[in-house]
Amino acid sequence: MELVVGTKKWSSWSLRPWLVLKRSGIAFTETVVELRRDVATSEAIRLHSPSGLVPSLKDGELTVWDSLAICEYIAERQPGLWPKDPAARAQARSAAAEMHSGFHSLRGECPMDLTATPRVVELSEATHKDLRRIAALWNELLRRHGGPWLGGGEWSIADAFFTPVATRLRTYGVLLSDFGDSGPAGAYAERLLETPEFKAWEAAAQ
Ligand SMILES: N[C@@H](CCC(=O)N[C@@H](CS)C(=O)NCC(=O)O)C(=O)O
Repeated sequence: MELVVGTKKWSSWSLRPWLVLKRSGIAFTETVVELRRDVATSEAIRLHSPSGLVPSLKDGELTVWDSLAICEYIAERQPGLWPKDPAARAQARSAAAEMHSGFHSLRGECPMDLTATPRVVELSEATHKDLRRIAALWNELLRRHGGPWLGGGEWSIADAFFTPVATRLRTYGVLLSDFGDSGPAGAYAERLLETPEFKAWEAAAQ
């Protein structure tokens, strides 16, 4: 398998399936396309992805060109990437889907940049709303399924989906305690940044 990803310091969408593939133990090669190089970037991505976006997974003749679809494809090959318990699995899937389709303001205002010097920035009310929702969502799932991950005892695709959020909180000096967290969500964000897989991605992004 070949996973095509964007520049590691910026490509939050690429980070998710990369973490999941690493966890799966499935062997894969990696191709990095440099983002933000205008026409050169578009042309390079088009060689690998019909949507013109990365990540893209190539498995023989097959191309899978969306981060969530790639994670699902890997999960079909390798059990254990979603929680075993059906209720936890349904909620982990809801959380990943909510990230996949939402939090636009946070994503726009606080882009992932793993090489940026951490700094506190002023954020809009729309981003505050996203952050309140993230704090509530993480608290609820950690409480209900017992942590330390969103679906309970095992790291899952839902945790991969929120790892870029944890980097944004760090880069932009966001404390979830300012957004309704009594502690568990902030601790969870720190945990996401301590996994060996994320640390390996981060080291390669420097
Ligand atoms: N929904 C897509 C979004 C992918 C996406 O927006 N990728 C960005 C990079 S993180 C991209 O390829 N941008 C094209 C460009 O920068 O030219 C997914 O989940 O895979």
